[in-house]
Amino acid sequence: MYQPQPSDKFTFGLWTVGATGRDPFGEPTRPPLSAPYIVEKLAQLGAYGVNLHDNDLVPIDAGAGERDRIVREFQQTLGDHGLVVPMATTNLFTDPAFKDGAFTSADARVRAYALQKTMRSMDLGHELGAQTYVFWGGREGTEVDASGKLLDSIGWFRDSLNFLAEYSQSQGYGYRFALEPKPNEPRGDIFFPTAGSMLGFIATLDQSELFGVNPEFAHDTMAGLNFTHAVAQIIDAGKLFHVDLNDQKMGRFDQDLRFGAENIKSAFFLVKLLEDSGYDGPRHFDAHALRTEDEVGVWAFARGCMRTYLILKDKARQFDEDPEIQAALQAYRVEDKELSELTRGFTPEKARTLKERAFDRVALGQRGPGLEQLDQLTVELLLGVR
Ligand code: XYL
Repeated sequence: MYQPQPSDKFTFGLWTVGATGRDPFGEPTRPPLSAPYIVEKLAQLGAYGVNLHDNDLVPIDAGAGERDRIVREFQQTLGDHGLVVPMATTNLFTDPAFKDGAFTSADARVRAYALQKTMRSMDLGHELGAQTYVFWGGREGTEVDASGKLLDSIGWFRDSLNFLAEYSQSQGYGYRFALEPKPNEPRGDIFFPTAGSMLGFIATLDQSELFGVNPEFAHDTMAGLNFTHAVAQIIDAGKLFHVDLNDQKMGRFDQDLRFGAENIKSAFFLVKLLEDSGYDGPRHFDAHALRTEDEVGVWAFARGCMRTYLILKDKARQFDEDPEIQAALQAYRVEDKELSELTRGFTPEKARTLKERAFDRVALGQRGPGLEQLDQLTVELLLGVR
């Protein structure tokens, strides 16, 4: 039971299980794993696919011949193990050229180089079969607002995305683009820090229908926000193009913990939301094993992410089938056909009727909705005693 299958659509980034444990204060604690080896191991564990940044696979200074050889070998390994690459993205944050931004650099040469690098990376993603292209603007931000570039940066970012959407179409790539918000780290303040700001920005793009959001559990949680609420808003807007699953303590540095490691209740409501919504894209784990771990710990981490998702999916089913929980849910909602009719779809007549209607305000305030009981039942379900 809880054995992942490719049909569960679990994916990992090459950079996630491949993380070597380096942090701002310490050297790597594990040797790097090659891309083909990662594919082989993930296939054994029951994953569906791998995602990558251009330089997770092809070194930034590789010549054309070397690039083609690496890509060919990688395609061969994917085929041998039946794994797909549903998503690709660009590394626009590691190289010092991007230290003050990529698409939002104040240096027009850096902005042009960022466009060039992204087009080449889109070529690579297409060769590997990717259909979703992610933009995480890790360096798109500031520490020094005296730079005076805030409004310009928004415009530069928009111009770049409009350009790249046209590039995708002119090449027949058919990408859907997923923009990933993050409040900070590595920049002091990253532009478009939340799902809501990303949604607002997307509406200003030339071909906004091609753009959606790639929300990440840790990013909202770092900022003290409720990730499940953010995902619900993205789903409501029809913009959930991809999702990054991991975990995180609130208010900390970006921990990228194993999915479900920390906030099990939030993880449960997220899984329930994703499953109930009919989201059928990849469940991507953008997390990494703790720095303390060796390779055995890396695969325990990967197995754990998928297993916890499947356990929570099963808990969501139990939640739906639990008579006491369902009764509590039913008692929570008060429906009134006449009033619902009156409050939906404005007419002057409805407005007049509603204004004249008498409400027992005191009784409304006295009603106990039973949320304590509902929440306790949920906790007991999660603790495995129901
Ligand atoms: C780091 C980000 C990245 C993106 C891809 O916080 O989550 O890993 O997902 O560039």
